[in-house]
Parts: sequence; C-alpha cells; structure tokens
Amino acid sequence: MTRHPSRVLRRPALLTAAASLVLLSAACGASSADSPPSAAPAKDGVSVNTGLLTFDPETVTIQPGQTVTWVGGDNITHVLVEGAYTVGSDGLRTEQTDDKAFSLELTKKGQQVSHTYDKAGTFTYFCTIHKGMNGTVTVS
Ligand SMILES: [Cu+2]
Repeated sequence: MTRHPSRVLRRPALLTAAASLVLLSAACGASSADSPPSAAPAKDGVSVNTGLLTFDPETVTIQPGQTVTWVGGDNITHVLVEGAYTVGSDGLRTEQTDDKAFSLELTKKGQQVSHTYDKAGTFTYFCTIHKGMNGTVTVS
C-alpha cells in the first residue's frame, strides 16, 4: 500500500487543523451571530441522506458531543467508515484509509444509523462500496 500525501486529510496534520480553524473563523464571522434559526442545524445534531449514491449534504458542521445521523435514501447497501481519502477529477475516490473508528451499514430506505463526535476536528468518511460517496464532518 503506497502512502501519498492525501488531498483530504483527517486529524494528523496540525496544518490541516489550523487551516480548518481559519476557514471556520471566517465562516463564523460571516454568518453565525445573526443567522436565522431556520438555517441552524438541530440542536442535537444533523442528518445526512444517502440518496443517489452521494451524501447530501457532503459536508456538515456540528459541535462536540453532537451526533450525525445518516438516513438511507434507497434500498442499496452502504457501509460508512471513517478515514482519509483522495478524490479524482471525476469525483470518484482513488485512495482511501479506513481508520476503524466506526462501521455503519445502511441497507434500506429510511433506515438510520448515527455516530456521535466527541472531539473537535475535521473527520472524513466514505462509503466503502461506492466511490462517489465521500463526506466530511467538521466538529468545532
Ligand atoms: Cu454507498
């Protein structure tokens, strides 16, 4: 297994974390203070749908201790795991690393699985079966 520097990294690089913080700070400054409540995620977490072999939305932001719930959008099996990945220009994953943090299986429309993120950071995840299903959870 070769180890290229990944375009999408999870925790390890301090630089990545720092960059994320900068981005988050910018985003927060622009939208947090007076944003309408309707745009805010549910207090206890957010939901992600697995429709059309993609994650919708692909990126969600939650606070430490909150939960992401993935909702099956079809009757296709999806296996979600946490880990780093790279995506080619066609949007399909070219490389991946399963961190073994969790493995969640969806098999039916409407089924729900979830994971609670206790620590701040940027956590990428993907469906091991479909190379177009790649997502990110930002915990801040
Ligand atoms: Cu899938």
